[in-house]
Amino acid sequence: MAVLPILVAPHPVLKQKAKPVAVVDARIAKLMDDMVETMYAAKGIGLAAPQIGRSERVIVVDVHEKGETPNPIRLANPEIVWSSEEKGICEEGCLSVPEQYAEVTRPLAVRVRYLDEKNEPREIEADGMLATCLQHEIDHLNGVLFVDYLSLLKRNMILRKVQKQQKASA
Ligand code: K1U
Ligand code: ZN
Repeated sequence: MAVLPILVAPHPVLKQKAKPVAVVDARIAKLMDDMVETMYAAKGIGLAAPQIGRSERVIVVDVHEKGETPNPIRLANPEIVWSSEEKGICEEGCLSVPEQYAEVTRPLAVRVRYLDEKNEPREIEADGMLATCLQHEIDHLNGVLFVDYLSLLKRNMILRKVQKQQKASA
């Protein structure tokens, strides 16, 4: 397994629509493993393949609490097949928009259809942080960042701060 560098906004790959995976073979299973390792190394609760420069429809999530056993979920071609009408506000962050946080309104619960690491079709129903994280990661596959839900003023403020940080650390 490998820890891979994470792209930072405004990298163009983060704005592309990622391509579906034809089959979850050894190449995709290895990508999923590398993404889990990269997510843990970055102390994230999710990661989408475009964030490591791979424009493919693959995400990983793990929302386990401190002291609980890790529980990574690997998903290829994830698709939201149901979302609750009830919405909630959650503070979101993003490893591609480092150290910036903002409140985003999303459906409170979702059902997601996907292929697992063995190419088996599965569905997961989620609420709470897992539902938020799944929606955030699926957005990445469509070139959408959490800042795209904010006003133009807030979005530009955050993106300018990120660019300033990046320049200062280069
Ligand atoms: O996609 C990513 O960049 C990962 C992102 C996932 C995420 C966090 C919060 C809400 C929705 C999706 C992160 O893991 S950011 C870092 C983080 O661990 C975190 C930040 C804010 C709240 C909870 C966790
Ligand atoms: Zn993100």
